[in-house]
Amino acid sequence: MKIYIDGKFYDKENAKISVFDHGLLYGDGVFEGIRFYNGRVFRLEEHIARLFDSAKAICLDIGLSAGELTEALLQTIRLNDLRDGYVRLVVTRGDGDLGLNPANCPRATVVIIASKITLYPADKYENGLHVITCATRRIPHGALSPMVKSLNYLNNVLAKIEAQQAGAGEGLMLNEQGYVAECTGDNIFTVKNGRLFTPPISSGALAGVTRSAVFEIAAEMGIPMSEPEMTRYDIFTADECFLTGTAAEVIPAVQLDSRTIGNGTPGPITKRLIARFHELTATTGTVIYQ
Ligand code: PXG
Repeated sequence: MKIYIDGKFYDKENAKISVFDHGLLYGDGVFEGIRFYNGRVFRLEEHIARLFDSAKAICLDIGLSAGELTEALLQTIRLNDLRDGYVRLVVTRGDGDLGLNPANCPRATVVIIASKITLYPADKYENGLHVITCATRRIPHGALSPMVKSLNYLNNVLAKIEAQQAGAGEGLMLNEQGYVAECTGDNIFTVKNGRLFTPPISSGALAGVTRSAVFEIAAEMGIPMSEPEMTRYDIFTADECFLTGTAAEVIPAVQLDSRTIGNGTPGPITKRLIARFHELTATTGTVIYQ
C-alpha cells in the first residue's frame, strides 16, 4: 500500500505525520471520503469542491489547486493498482507547536489513502437497518458549521457508540431544537404517499454527495421531493426510510426506536433508487486509467 503525504508516497509502515500536527492536537483540519467503482471515481469534482469549501470556512490554505489535488488523488489510486475502493483525503493545519494558534503552522499537511472498503453486511441492504435516536445532538451552526466536514467528529463518534451499545445499525442525530438532522455518518430520507423527504441543511444535515445524487435520481424518476424540517414523528409514520452516504450508498432503514417503519421491509421506491444509484456508480465518474 502506497500512501501520499505532502507530495511523496510512503509504505503503510512509514506513512506517519508529526505529533505536533494540529490535526492530531486539535482536530484542526478537514477531510473527504470518496468511492471509486469499476475504474471511475464517483462524483470526484463534488467531493473536491466540498473539501475546498470546508477548508475555506476554517481559513485553511490547502496549498494545492483543485486540479493538483485531483491529480494526486488519481495518482494514489493508480499506484495502488485499484479499480474499486475508497479514498480518504485528509488536510490538516499542519505541523505547529503546542499552542492553539494556527499562525504557528506554516504549511497544511495533505494525506491521501486509497484502500478497499468494508461495507455494511449484505443482509442489511436486503432487510434494512434498525436505527435508534441518539442523546448526543448534532453540532449547532453557532459552534461549528455542520456543513464543514472537519476532523472534529467526536460528537458523531459518541453518537455512533450510543447506536452500537443499543445494538442498532445507525444512530439518528437531532439538532438542538429537536428536529432531525441526519445519522452519524449518513443522511436520512423518508418516503410518504409517493413523495420523498429529507431534512434541510439548515437542520444540521451535511450536504452529502450521495444525498444530491438521490435528488437527481428522484427528479429523473419524477418523484416529488422536498426538504421540510422533520421530527422523529415523520420517520415513525413514513412509508419508507433509507440512509445515504459514500460508505453506505443507499441503505434501507426499517425501524426507529422500536417502531416499525412502513411494513418493516425495504420499500419499492427505496429499491428503485438503489438500483438506479448502482447504475450511476458503475457507469459514471472520473476515469482513473486513461
Ligand atoms: N453526514 C455526515 C456527518 C457524514 O460524515 C454523510 C452525511 C454522507 O455524505 P456523503 O457525501 O458521503 O454522501 C457523511 C459521510 C463512514 C464515514 O465510515 C462516513 C463519512 C465520513 C467518514 C466515515 O461511514 N461521511
